[in-house]
Amino acid sequence: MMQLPKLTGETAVFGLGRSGLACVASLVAAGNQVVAWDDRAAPHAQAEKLGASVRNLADDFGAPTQLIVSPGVPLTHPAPHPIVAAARELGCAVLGDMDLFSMALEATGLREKATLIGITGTNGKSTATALVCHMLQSAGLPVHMGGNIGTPVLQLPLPEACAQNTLYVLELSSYQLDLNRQLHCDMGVMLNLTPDHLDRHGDMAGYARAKEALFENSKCQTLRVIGTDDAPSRELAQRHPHDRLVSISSTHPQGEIYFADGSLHYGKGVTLDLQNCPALPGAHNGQNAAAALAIGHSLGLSDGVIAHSFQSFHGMAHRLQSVAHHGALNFVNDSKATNAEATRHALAAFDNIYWIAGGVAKAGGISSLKPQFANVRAAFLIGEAADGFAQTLAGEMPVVIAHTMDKALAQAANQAKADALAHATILLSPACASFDQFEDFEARGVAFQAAVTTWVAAQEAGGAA
Ligand code: UMA
Repeated sequence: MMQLPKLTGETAVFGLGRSGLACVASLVAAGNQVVAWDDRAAPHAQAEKLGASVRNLADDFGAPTQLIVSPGVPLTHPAPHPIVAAARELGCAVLGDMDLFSMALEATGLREKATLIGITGTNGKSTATALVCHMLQSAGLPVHMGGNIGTPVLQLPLPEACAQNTLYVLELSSYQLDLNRQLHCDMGVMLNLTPDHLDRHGDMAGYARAKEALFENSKCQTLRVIGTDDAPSRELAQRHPHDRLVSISSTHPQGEIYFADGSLHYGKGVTLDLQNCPALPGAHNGQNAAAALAIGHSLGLSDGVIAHSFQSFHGMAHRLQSVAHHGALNFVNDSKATNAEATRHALAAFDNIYWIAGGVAKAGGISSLKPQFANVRAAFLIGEAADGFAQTLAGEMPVVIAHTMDKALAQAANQAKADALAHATILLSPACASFDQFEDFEARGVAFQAAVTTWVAAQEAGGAA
């Protein structure tokens, strides 16, 4: 747990999920007076146990000096949450857990002992974050990983006063960047920028503005890495010129580092082969690896150490994760693909795909994936989006409305087995949110894996699934 400074007055914490409870714990441990609220009753007892008093801030906001909100709480769109509006009306500072993390580093005098690496982008940021952390660990450097990837930043330890330098690799969502304006990273990565979370940011311009907070106000002076494969990211790179800007590309032989023919290309004709890196399939992983390479070079790592770490990287659960092989069939869990853009990378990374998709559709659906449909043998649709997706896919490929995960998996695997191709991929890449049928994308991925295990066990027992 991170030791925070003692703040003036009362501190209100709204939202008691993972990051909110970590805020309560750290604030109370530093002797702060904390009042907490969550619209769900479940976490109230936990906040009380940590030492906060629980009060419905919507009914009685009181007069706290600062309000700490969870990243998911709307600040502007579709409207500011009433508790955020109440705070602004009273001139109470609205902050996030990353702001508290920055304050802790400053208050303890340890900011200079920390190198903060912030990684954002619409897609790939979790894999890039995990890859960078793995690379730095492989190089023997002291490193901690947190943020949107799952571990609240306040659960990370402070740098050791006697150590030379501690690296923090932080996955930053647009929600967190919009909220945590005090966070100054030393190195920043913007992988790509395609429409997502528009309900929360109003429109694409609002979404891009939130992401851009990574670089504003002279942040990221040591290194700025920007993917230049989409127009909004290219414009962002132009708005933030810097002598330590490294442009990366996964689609064109352009930029300081680019991916082509299975390798990263950089310098004067130097290449790093990614084809022997099993957890980094596809061009989009070329972009993730390019970002990691730029960071590795900036920190003085050798190409050999970087290449070795890419080979030994195991990948991330629920992100193009190969969970089983059975004969010629490869079962891939890409449950984290909650929008069409993420699924586009999955459909481009394989051929002979038996595709499980559906859930709660995002604006625009899956029609933008048409260029990748040739890689798909058949689609097996689940959840609320099934009928709409079936209309989009009609005439493009055979479509089965399977409704549920276990039926979709069994039907897809049976079909692939019957087709007896030399190799085939049973791919869960839903292009949808999960909450119509699952608690979150992780639960959806776990359900896919369970269905795979059942099907494979039935095959091995000699029965039909
Ligand atoms: N809440 C209310 N009222 C509201 C809104 C929220 O009471 O109007 C409460 C909820 O009941 C909940 C809490 O606020 O108890 C917020 O929970 P949460 O799940 O939103 O937040 P955390 O558990 O703190 O998780 C957050 C990130 N969640 C979001 O940004 C939505 C996690 O990212 C992150 O891993 C975690 O902090 C640790 O840093 C998840 C995510 O879905 C993976 N991120 C989005 C994404 O990747 O697309 C941005």
